[in-house]
Formats: sequence, structure tokens, C-alpha cells
Amino acid sequence: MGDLPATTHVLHDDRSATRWVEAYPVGNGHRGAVCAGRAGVEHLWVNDGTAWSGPPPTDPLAGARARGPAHLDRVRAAVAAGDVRAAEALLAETQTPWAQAYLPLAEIDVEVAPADDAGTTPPRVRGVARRELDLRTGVATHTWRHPVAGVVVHESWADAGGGALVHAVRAERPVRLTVRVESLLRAAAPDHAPEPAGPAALVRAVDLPVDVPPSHHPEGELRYDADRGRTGLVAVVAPADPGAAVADGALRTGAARTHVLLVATATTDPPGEPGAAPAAERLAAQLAAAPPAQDDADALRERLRAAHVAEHARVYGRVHLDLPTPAGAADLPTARRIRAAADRPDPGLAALAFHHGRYLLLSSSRPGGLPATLQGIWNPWLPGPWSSAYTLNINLQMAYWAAGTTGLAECHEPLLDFVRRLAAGPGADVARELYGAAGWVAHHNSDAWGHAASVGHGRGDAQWSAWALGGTWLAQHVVEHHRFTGDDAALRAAWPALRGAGEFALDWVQTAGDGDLARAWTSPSTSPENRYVAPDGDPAAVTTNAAMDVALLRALADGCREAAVALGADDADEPWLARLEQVVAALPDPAVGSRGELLEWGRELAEAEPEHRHLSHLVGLYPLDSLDPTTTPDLARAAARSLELRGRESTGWSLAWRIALWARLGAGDRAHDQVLLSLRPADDSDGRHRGGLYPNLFSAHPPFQIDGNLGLTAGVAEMLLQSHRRADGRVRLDLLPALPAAWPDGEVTGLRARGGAEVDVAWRDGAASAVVLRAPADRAVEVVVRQGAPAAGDTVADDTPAAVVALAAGATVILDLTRDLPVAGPSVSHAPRS
Ligand code: FUC
Repeated sequence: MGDLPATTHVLHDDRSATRWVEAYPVGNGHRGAVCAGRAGVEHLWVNDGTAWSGPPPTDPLAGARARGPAHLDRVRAAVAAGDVRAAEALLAETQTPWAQAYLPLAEIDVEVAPADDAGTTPPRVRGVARRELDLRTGVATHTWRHPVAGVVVHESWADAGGGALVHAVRAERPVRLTVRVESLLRAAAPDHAPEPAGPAALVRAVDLPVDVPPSHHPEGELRYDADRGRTGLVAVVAPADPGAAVADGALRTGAARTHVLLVATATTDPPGEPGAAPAAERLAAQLAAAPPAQDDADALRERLRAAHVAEHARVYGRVHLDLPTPAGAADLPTARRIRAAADRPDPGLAALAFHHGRYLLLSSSRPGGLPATLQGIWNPWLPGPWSSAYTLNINLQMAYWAAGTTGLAECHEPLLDFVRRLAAGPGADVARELYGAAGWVAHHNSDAWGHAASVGHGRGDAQWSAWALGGTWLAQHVVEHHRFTGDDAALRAAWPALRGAGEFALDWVQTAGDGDLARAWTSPSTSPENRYVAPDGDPAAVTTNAAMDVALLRALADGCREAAVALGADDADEPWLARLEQVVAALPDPAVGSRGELLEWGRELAEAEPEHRHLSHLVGLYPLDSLDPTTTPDLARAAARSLELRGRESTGWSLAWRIALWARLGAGDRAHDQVLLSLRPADDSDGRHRGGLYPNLFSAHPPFQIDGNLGLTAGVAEMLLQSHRRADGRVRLDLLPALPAAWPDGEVTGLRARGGAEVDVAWRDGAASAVVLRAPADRAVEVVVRQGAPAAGDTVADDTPAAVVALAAGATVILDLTRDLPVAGPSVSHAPRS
């Protein structure tokens, strides 16, 4: 840990959190807590990854007023006739109400009182001396002074081995703790609160609602159902304290200088885990990590902490980015540091945010758990923003963009499991019942149960509800995971999902002409969530052949072929694979509009909102690779033009996407401009869509959405290393492809390339000064190093010479930059100006 500096790995503050977005999060992909760092009474917001409303009705189209292929034919006929209003009305009939919500489970107060005070007088405290979140250890700490008990130190972590939340309190003189658990959810009947075996446990059982409408559906009502509803459980124990007792709804400890509390959480019949052990057993398993009487509290704390830190650091420590931090910047409380960076450049803040994004993903998404929600594993609201669920037209995907490039491949697994479940269950049911299609489908929203139908309760705008390519995009993650890990077993397990996505595509895409396809098109088609001006003068979304449809479907065909080759797929698969390739080739190619921009829809249409936050038509540039300055320079220029036309300003996740898009264009200064907008202080006072950072570094849409954080990490990685290009069958490593002038010196270690190579690169005065490569298997790669950053506003033409480097399994290759690599200065072409 010693070599990971606090300047770019620690958040800190000298005041308690008054708002949730000031508090520090810990999590292990199964449960999480957000710690306020309040002196006297610490406050923890507690979440369990399986605490979702539901279960949903068994009919995945429950609530839709129309279904079936004949209805789809009517929609298509309306689109073909140019009657977009009729198409919208017909589509609305197919909408289910909404997906279910990720719930806030509990809030815990831990009151500290000196031993002789028996906890009866309110604590007299002197404010917070310091609270911090150390990303390297995954431990949130706060330190304050009590006039009698002296210095008190609280530590919170979520056991990285998948166990309980741990809250340790140490004081200079003995203190007693009083622990209370509250919840926004309805208290369950007493017989729903099992008493786990072992030491005295404070158990709180809550009813999980069966249905939670999103906050933007005022007509909906939160509903509990005693028969169908599930139960959420929280158990708090002080395992090393024989004097701890539960009375009057509180856990009271004895007097000691060190206390260790374990907080176990579980829900009954958890989504995604049919056959899971009973919730009480799962609670007990988390608490069993600390057998009572084995240790005193100090030994217990040390043992649990050491095991947690070792496992957390094993994953977290794989990547480190070092960018210069101005003197004193890291000493400022992080919230002040964010404000100060507006006046004095602080590249180290970008490094801190980059690391923080990795921290949030590994805290929110671990093997065996569910995918990260819009707020990761944390949510204090009922309901959370957009139900704190899954949005599939950008947000869920973006949350996982950094998994491959920043060494968090195992964090991708919950998403891949989710894709497999969707494909095998609700996604297939909805494809069949709604469209008469094979394979599986997903639309705009989903939840832990795999909601696959479109939502909107018959009134949802087609701009978001009618998009049927959620599964097509998610399938891409199966392929990307394999590109980074080479994990054939994972690919084989996900092959049915990939094939199912291909089968759906074959049924979804419309074709004309047998044999030689004359034409293929998608209908109804939307470009999430943008709208054009329809002939009646009002905005509309439904059309044909949105650029995103074509990019996703072609990437799907490529991915299916790549997976089939990797797995040595059966001859039986060849007919559909070949047909899919033929069909997507017959879709219209991306085209350039009259302003030099990449067309968003199948033909040039006036945008209803020219600065719309979504960049759906640029998906081929990033995260896909069909638009590229090398292979499609004209389209890459058009993509740059589209980005300019959209403007610089947007929501947190949209800024993050632009970082990666500009990086793929080789425009480091443009990417950096978006980094700076992402790192300014969040301002959610006026309801504008303007990204930035809250005091705890959570990214603002506003409100907080984790995609802005995780997308920033992916975007910064893309500025430093790209590996989507291939040459002669070899992966090409583009080192420092979009280095901004603002980061003349720096170093990154442990970035991952497709094909599995690990890359360290250091640079001085804007030029690479050291490159180290490692690979898990023997392979040759092409290496390209850019020397010197292009001027702001330019995109790099790709004529930098490449070197072929042979890597041996497990060996470290230190490149001699003067001998091994032909290097070239930037060769720039001017991006069009508005
Ligand atoms: C999509 C976006 C919104 C928001 C929501 C969760 O609908 O258009 O900006 O991110 O998802």
C-alpha cells in the first residue's frame, strides 16, 4: 500500500456529513453502508443488494394492453405510412407499468457515551477532527474527541470477502455503545425476525413492498402484500462483548475501549438466487466470521480488518494513476479541493476520481451479487431516482466500461450473470409474447428480476420506452469480457445469451429480397432518448434505422462470429451466423448530414433538442469500434462534428461518455475539457442537467448517478491506453492516444488491454518515457506510442508507425523507447469547427 500515495487514493473532510452525498460509502457487492462521520452518534445508511421491491407478476407483460406480432405489424405499418402519432399510440399499448425499485434497507445510529455515564446523558462532543475514506483499504474512518472518553475513532468497512458490514469503535477511555436500527420500510410482524444463533443480536425485519412506482409516476402507489411480499433483515451483534444485551429496541454494549459491531443483512427469496439458503442462515453465515469468545475486541478488529484489507487491496491495487498534485491540494478537505481546482489546475484530482470510480465499481459489483444500480449498491431514498434500478440505453452499460480496462474483470460477472438470466427467462418470454420473435429482448428499464418489457404504463414517451435493443447492447458485454480475459468458460456459459441476441436480431430486422438481400431496416426504431421534429411540428422519436441500431446490430454480428470462432462453435450455428452477417450488412451504412455531422436517424431529420445529453449515434466510436479515425476517417470527422454540435455541457454520465469519445478521436484536450467539467462542484440547486461532483465525489446527473463516476474512470483509461484496433490479427496497443497538454507528466500502471496484456506507461513533457508490458500468455502485440499532444480541437490521423512486440507468458517486457519503438509526433487533421 505504501506506494499508493494518499494524495490520489484518500478522500477526507473535517466536517460531518449533513447530506447523504457528503458521506463516505463502503461496500462489497452484496451490502453497503454510507457513513456520515457524525461525532457522538454515528449514522450509517445500510443497503443490501437483494433488497428490491417485488417479486413481479409471473406474466412479464402484465399491465400491457396489447401484445403479439400482429400488433407489431400494425406499428410497422404506421411507421411505413409516415404516421408517427399512430405508431406512438400503438406502441404505448404494449407498455407495462414500470420496473421494480432498489430499496433503502435501514439506517443505523451508533451512540457513544463514556462508561460512567451509562449512555443516559447526551454526548458532549467536540466536532469532527477528520473523517476519511481510504480507497486503498476500503475503510471509512472518523476521528473525534469526547471531553471524557478522549479521542474516539470509528471505522466502517464491508468485508471484502462478501461477509458482514463491520463497524469498530475505539476510544481512549472506556465507552458504551447504544445501537438502534430504523428503516423507511414498514416493520415486519415480529415472527418475521429470526434470532440468529450466537451472541445477543438486534434484529430488525422489514416488509419489502411488492410494487414501488417511480417518483415520476404520481398516480402509482407503493404497495405491500403480506402474502407475496418478501422480508428484509438486518442483524447487529457485538460478538466480542459478553455484556452486550438487547432491550427496548436497542443493542447496548458493556464498557470497553474497543468495540466491534457486525451488521449482517439478507432478504428472503432473493432475486437471481433461486434455492438460496433461508435468510436467517445467510445472516448467521455473515456473523459466523466472528465466533464469540475467540478473540477480545482488539484482536477481533485486527483479524477482520486484516482479512478485509488484504482481499480489497488485492483487487484495488492492480491499477495506479499518478498525475501531479499541486502542493497542499491533497491536504484540503476533498470538497474544498474540488472547489479549489477551478482556480488552480489539480491533475491529481482527476487521478483521485479515476481511482474512486474503480473503488465504487468493486464495492458495488462482486461475483455472486447483482449488477450495480444507478446508485451502485447505495440508495437512501424510497423510491430512489428512476427507482435506483437499471437503465439499459446507456447507464448500466457505462457502469461496466471500466471493468476490462482497469483490471476489474471479476466485477463484470454480476452483469454477465444478469444477461444470462434475462436471456433464459423474461427476455425470451417478452420476445416471444410481444413480438413473436425468437431469442430475447430487453427495453429501456430493468430490475433485479429481469424486467424485459417496455415501461411507461401506456403513457410513456416512445423516446425512451419503445427502444427494443437493450439486449443487443448488453450482449456486447459478453464479448468484451472475453476480449479482456480470454475466459472461454465464461464465454461458453454466456453463448446461449449471445446466440439468443442474434436470433432476436434476425427476427427484428426487416428485410426485402430473398437470397441477395436488397435491403434491411429496423422499425420501429428510436435513438434513445432524442427526438426529431415531426411533420406536425412536434417532437417525435419513432422512425427507422437509427444509427445506433445499425451500430449495435453490426457489433452483435461481429461479436457472435468472434465468440463462435473462439469456442469452435458447431456447424449447426453456421446458418444463423452467416444469415446475421448478411442481414446486418444490408442495413444502411452510417451517413454524414448537411452540417458535416453523423446522422442520428436513417435520414436527416431536424433535432428537437440539438444539445441532447444522449450520444446514441456515436456508440460506434465508443464503446464499439466501428467508427475510427483509421478505418473510417470521414465518419470519425463527422462524429467529432456531432460532438461539437451537442455542446460541451451535460449531465454527469454524458460528460463521461464525451471523455471516451474524444479520446477515441485522439483529441486529448477535448477529452480533458470534459474531465474538468466532470470534476467541478455539483450544483443541483436549479434542476439543470449539469454534471459535477458532490462533496463525497459522487457524480451528479444531478441527482447522484454512479455512471458519471464509472464512466469517467473508463474515459480517463481510454485517454491513456486503447486496444480496440487490430492489425494482422494482433491487438494493437495505442499508448497515450489522447494525452492532454494539461497532463505533461504522469504514470499509470496496470491498465489492461484486450488480449490480456498489462501496460505500465510513464511520460514526461508529453512524451512516453517508459513502457512496461506483461501478458498472461505468449502473444505478439502491435505497439504505438504517441509523442506529444495534438493541439486542442484536432483529431489525430492514424499514421503513427507501429512496432510488433513479442510477449511471453508471465514475462515482463521493458521497452527501450529509442530502439524498440518507431515513434512519431502527432499527425493531426483539423476537426471541423462550428
Ligand atoms: C436515462 C437518461 C437520464 C437518466 C436516466 C437514469 O433515461 O436519459 O438522463 O440517466 O436514464
